[in-house]
Amino acid sequence: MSSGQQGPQTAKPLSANEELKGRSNFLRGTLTQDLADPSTGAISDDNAQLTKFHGLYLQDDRDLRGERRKQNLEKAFMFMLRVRLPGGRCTAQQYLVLDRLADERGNGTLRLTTRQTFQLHGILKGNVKPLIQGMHTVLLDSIAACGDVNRNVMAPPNPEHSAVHQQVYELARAFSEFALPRTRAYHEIWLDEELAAGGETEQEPLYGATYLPRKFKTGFAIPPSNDVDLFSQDLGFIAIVAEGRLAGFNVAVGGGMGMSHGNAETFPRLADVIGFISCDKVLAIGEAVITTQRDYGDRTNRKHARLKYTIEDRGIGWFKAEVERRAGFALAPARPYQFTKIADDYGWHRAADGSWYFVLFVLSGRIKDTPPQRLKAALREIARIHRGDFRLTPSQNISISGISEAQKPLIEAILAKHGLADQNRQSGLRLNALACVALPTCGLALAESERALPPLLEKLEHVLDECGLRDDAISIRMTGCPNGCSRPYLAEIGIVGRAPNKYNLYLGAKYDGTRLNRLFVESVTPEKLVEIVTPILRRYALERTPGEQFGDFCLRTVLVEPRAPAPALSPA
Ligand code: SRM
Ligand code: SF4
Repeated sequence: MSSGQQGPQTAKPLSANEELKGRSNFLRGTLTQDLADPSTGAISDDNAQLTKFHGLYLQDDRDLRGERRKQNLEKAFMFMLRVRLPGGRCTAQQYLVLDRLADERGNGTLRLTTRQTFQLHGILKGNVKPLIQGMHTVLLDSIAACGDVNRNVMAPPNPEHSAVHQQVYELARAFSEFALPRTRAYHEIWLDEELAAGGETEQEPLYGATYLPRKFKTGFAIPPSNDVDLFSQDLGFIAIVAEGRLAGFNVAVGGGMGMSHGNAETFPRLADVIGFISCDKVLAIGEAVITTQRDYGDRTNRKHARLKYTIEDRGIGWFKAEVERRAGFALAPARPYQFTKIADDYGWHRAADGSWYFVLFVLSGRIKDTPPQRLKAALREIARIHRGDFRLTPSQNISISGISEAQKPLIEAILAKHGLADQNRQSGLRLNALACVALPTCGLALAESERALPPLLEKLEHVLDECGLRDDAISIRMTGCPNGCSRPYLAEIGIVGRAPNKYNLYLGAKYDGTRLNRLFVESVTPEKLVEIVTPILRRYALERTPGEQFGDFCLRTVLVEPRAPAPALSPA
């Protein structure tokens, strides 16, 4: 295990978060006192940074801000909780508890995230502890779901698909456990665990007392599916299968999506593949990558602190050599692989073990009842009779897995009864659409996203119908700001919030998630955006070459052709 030493010497002052982490007593801060303070629905700014490591964000209902300001009231504070769910797997019993807790302690909805887990929104301060304790009864936690640590580990959602899927899932779980912080702060604060006898000094062998410079994300993919968006991860493992057996992984490092408008020093970046390792070396490589980033990541500027910038600054050659030095072995040359798809396999499938699984489309991952479609009620009813479990997919959908032959008709009937029989019969665009949460809960949103996606899709679907493209798989991803939570820079149509009702439009990513898109127009309304995309879709229908996908078509045509008169245009 590595030393926990922190960073090379630097002349610049450390960012405020570094000081805070250092003096937080391993993520405790003064949270217990803040929680006991009934005079406010909030907690202090410092503690709000620390709760992230416990999977909690302090938010406020932004729809109510103006009204509350007028009435001289404090903001409508509430928390968001993100569950830790490696590989997106949860039992039916765990699902039922989350469903109930969302009603009793949250805003009554569950949100499936782009990293295969649940979020609960609208939790008042007094409800946080009972919520976490309720989750604990079914062995769910939210440790390290946010914060400057390794986040929820992603993996293909259906382990029964093959023995390789099962093995990869087990490794993802093992990686998640391995990279968990060791502090007992979460257990003490939320689960009332007694302080360790004698109060021995805690150790964070992997992270050290100030954890990582920034968040860190790990994912496992099994080609040909790139469902986890492997190249957007800080650390990615690409399964290499030979003669039906898992031979090991190609290792990819330095992916990331986030950027800031108008700051050219921030940018989305695809991960670099640096070589091949056998399965037994996954944790050792993970440790070497994480500790290299721990020691060399930029702790002076949080906008420059992700692994992608460490690699950009020092070079991939340097990074690989440092990782090999720490791991104590050299990576073998990367092995051939090919990604061809990214979308979920909707509908019914027979798994290798003979059971069935059903992948259900959930628009923007929001589980709620919107009659005539009652998704929340349907999933609850399914969970009550289901003997298998649920899998959350990286595209904000849910798979009901481990269904027996006998139960299959029951589950079909429940879906039909709740108005969901046609849920998977949607346009190819909709089935490939993601949107981040944005307003009203996200404090960073510059524009709507989850709430703006449905009307936008409807407008574009009219165009698709007219062009005969309704069933074509075209990826579209929307966000309310440039942080990139729905990985919009990897969508064939990327829509990124810039200001209220204004978005940047990106085109030309490769459908399989292996090429970033490019900025096409800046700051347009959704209506203008539809006007801009409509002729491109029409042209695509008429001029595409056999098998050509929309992103490739855009790259070959509209992205290279001069345009006049141009809407405010700037190169990526
Ligand atoms: Fe994210 C911050 C939601 C996946 C990049 N993200 C946030 C916060 C917590 C806002 C905040 O810091 O106050 C958002 C909470 C909104 C809300 O009300 O719930 C938020 N991010 C989400 C989720 C829920 C979007 C969704 O609709 O599914 C996803 C939760 C994932 C999970 O389960 O862990 C989510 N966020 C992502 C992804 C995609 C991914 O990880 O695969 C990215 C891009 C990949 C990356 O990290 O580069 C992403 N989120 C960010 C960033 C920019 C980070 C950066 O270093 O560039 C921020 C802002 C920040 O960290 O300062 C952010
Ligand atoms: Fe919030 Fe921006 Fe992430 Fe959307 S992309 S959830 S607006 S931080």
